[in-house]
Amino acid sequence: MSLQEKLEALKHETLAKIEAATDLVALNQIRVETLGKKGPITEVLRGMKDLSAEERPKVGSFANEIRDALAESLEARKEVLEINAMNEALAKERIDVTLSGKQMPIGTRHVLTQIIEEMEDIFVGMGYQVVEGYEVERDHYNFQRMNLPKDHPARDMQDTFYITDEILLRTHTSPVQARTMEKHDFSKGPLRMVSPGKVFRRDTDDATHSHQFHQIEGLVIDEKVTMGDLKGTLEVLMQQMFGADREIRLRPSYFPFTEPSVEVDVSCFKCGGQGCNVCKQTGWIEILGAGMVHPNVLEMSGIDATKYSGFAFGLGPDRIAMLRYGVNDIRDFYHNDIRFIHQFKGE
Ligand code: 2NL
Repeated sequence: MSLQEKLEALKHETLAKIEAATDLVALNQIRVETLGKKGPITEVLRGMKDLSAEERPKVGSFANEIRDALAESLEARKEVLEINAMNEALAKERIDVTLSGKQMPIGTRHVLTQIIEEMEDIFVGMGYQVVEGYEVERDHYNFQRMNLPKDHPARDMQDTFYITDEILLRTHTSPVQARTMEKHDFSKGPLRMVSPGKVFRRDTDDATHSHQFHQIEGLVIDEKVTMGDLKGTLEVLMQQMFGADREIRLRPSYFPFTEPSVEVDVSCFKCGGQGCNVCKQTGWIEILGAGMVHPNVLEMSGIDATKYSGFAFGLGPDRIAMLRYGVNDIRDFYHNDIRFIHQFKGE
């Protein structure tokens, strides 16, 4: 067989292989085997130097022709296989966008968070700032600065959990207010704040007592703040929380940090004052404690009690939620039972 015949045979054989190749790897294999450095075409071209001057151009151009024809055929087949591979992948990876999706469960804010945020909104609307602080506090801020020195008998009503003799779990959010009072610059205007948050008492848990519960306290200090301001503010709060025709009444009480001190009742939101199971037939619901900030408390926070006066109040979101939604066990708020929590999903 002449060299030309051999090349011709190689061409036909290779073209047949290219047609038969079913994937890109096999095709590349053919390319390396025939056109590569160690392939037969390269070998022929390399052997040219041994040919006669007459034969050399003929064999050379023939070999080049075959090389180009094979390269072209390889390229054409490659394109076909690439398109096939793409179509196969598209068919295999097809997704049905009309299939129904997975249901993602949606949670809800805790009912106490909802009550707290509702009250925050009411007070922000009246120009108050919302301030949060430490749940682990110093005896100094929790008690002493609230006019409760170390041997004061009223401390017995607020026994708590002690970390050390001086560090404890706060029994009210008042320490947040003490810390804000001592920093406040009255040349920039009055202080109006509410402080919501978790508080603690050393208590035996039952349906109406929990060792942890919540409080939201309010504080306003300015020149000439009066008991009338206190009453008007709390009336607005109760009307926003329990309905536009709510009335409030004040009864004398005692807190170490206010003087005078009052208990505040709101007319029953269920019966309107006629007497029902919610108000225990009295027409009134005891809802919060309040008073005029004790001058000692002002002075201990560096405020001149002869120039400034203020009112303060405290109420319990737990109690408000229990009243409004008929929850009869305070511990339900803290068990984290999803069946309970989801009852306050709202719309
Ligand atoms: C309640 C009602 C109350 C205050 C909290 C307060 C805060 C400062 C100064 C004076 Cl910084 N008072 N808070 C006042 C009256 C009542 O909470 O039933 N507490 C046991």
